[in-house]
Amino acid sequence: MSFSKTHPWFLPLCGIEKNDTPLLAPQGNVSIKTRPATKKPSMYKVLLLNDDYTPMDFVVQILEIVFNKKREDATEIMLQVHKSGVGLCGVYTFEIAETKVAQVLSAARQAQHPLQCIMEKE
Ligand code: TYC
Repeated sequence: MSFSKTHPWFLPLCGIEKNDTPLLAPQGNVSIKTRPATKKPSMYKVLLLNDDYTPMDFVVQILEIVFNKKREDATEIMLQVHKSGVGLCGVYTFEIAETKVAQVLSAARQAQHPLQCIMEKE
């Protein structure tokens, strides 16, 4: 019987998942899987939506401050949203995307603008 069967906590403790494929052949009578669980995180697009009321300047500032865009890039994204209805601000892991959406909505509500910002799994 393999060590991982007699000690079912062993593989999870090493960060190894059941379905990981072994990169090394078992040596001797020890059979453990050696590939660490390094799954890539899902990524999320953060999108700004157009409306008729939020001032262009405010959207540019949001893009500069929340999404670290340079003025020229921020202006380009804002105009893209204004013309097409939606624009990509960036792609982030779940918690960072969630935080940026919350920051945009919080700033917009504080300034009493109806600006909408959403996240979408890639
Ligand atoms: N359409 C807005 C205006 O004409 C500008 C705007 C751009 C609003 C981008 C929202 O996400 C937005 N004032």
